[in-house]
Amino acid sequence: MITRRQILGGGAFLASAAAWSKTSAMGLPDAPVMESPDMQPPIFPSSGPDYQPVVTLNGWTLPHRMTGGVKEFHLVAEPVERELGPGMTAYLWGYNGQSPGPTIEAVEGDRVRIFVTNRLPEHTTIHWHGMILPCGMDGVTGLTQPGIPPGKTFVYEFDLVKSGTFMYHPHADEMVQMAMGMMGFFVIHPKDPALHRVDRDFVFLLNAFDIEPGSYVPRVMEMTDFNLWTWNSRVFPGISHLVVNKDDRVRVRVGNLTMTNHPIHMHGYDFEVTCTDGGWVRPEARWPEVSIDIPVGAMRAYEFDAKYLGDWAIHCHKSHHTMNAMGHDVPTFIGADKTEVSRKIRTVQPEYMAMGNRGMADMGEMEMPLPDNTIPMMTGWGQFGAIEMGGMFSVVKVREGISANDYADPGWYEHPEGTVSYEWTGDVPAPAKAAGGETVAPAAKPGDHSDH
Ligand SMILES: [Cu+2]
Repeated sequence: MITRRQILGGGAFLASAAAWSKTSAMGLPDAPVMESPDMQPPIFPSSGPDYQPVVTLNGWTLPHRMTGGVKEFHLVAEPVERELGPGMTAYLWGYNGQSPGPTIEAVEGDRVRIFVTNRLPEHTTIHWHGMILPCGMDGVTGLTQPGIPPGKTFVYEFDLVKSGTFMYHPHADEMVQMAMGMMGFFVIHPKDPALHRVDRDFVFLLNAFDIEPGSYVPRVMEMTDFNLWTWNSRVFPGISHLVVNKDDRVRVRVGNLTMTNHPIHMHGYDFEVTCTDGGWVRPEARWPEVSIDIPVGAMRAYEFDAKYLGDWAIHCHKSHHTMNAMGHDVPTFIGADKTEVSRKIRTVQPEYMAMGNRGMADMGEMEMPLPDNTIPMMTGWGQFGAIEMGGMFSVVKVREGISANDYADPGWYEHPEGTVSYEWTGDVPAPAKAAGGETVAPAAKPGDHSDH
């Protein structure tokens, strides 16, 4: 990890530092930069109450320093290059070298001082979504503060009065700035280390981009027809797996900064919704789910006990959101006989292949030449073949014997013998046909109330 100070030189910010008498003697805290899109290890608390730190899928946690009992952080809003997945990089805006920005973690009762330096070509602010704070710290350009001009640094300082699941994002030219990837997670742990304690705590933000294949910059005017559905600005197969030890208590926190809702579905388990950006759900008010709809501009956290071993899919249940860039105006050919038209097209384009008349699964295995800087619509491999997904898809890997705080990929699940779906090798007679006009199900006999 390299620090911003090493790049820019320590004097770069000092000219404006006099505005904060409390901290000017110390100068600005370092603003570390993350260069990798890989999930970084959690940062354990070095002072104050203990807590189990979160891990950010394909992300990292922002280090802080203590100054007179205040936790100080330094965010730098700036253009970044983000690898969305293997083979595709986007030119986004973010914080400290990545989009999303680093996750901020602190504890209920902390006072935080967050320095925000603007290295964008236009003004920005940061709004602390869901948090209870003085109005002038709420970060709405024009309403609660002037925008932070390019090259300037502003300070946000407030007490963290409640624990929970929050996020940060600009409230300045926000259609553009959020479409460019500016957002981050903000987790406040309870003051009581025993309260809501889990063994593993994963966080990610749902975001979306519209980037034409072969180009790098999102189309910021797009409102609904996005072509890259991302978790923390990553698409499958580039999204971190959620690695879990058997019997861990696990929390997954998800925030949605796209223009539509996302029903996040996890296989193999039922779980309970335990927290929203409004606060913790009382135990008697929780209900079981296997899919949780994350509304626009909202956060949801759910918890489960990792009782069942396996490689469990976790994905958005809108099937178009588990695809990468594709044309939405492609006609449907399922059931069409393209033999004759293929023959004619091959007289002018000998390499032409008919596609889509048997469904589109072939595309998951085909490795066709693509434009530069794009990623196939569906791709990624598992131990049994092509997974045929993209976008908002990952895997929860529950294993025995994973050490606490080890998030390294354990490989594919070794299924116990006799527990994998298998091929029937006996006869497959033609289905019996019902006689014309009769229903297939046997008609109920008089006196039969199906109560046995
Ligand atoms: Cu979705």
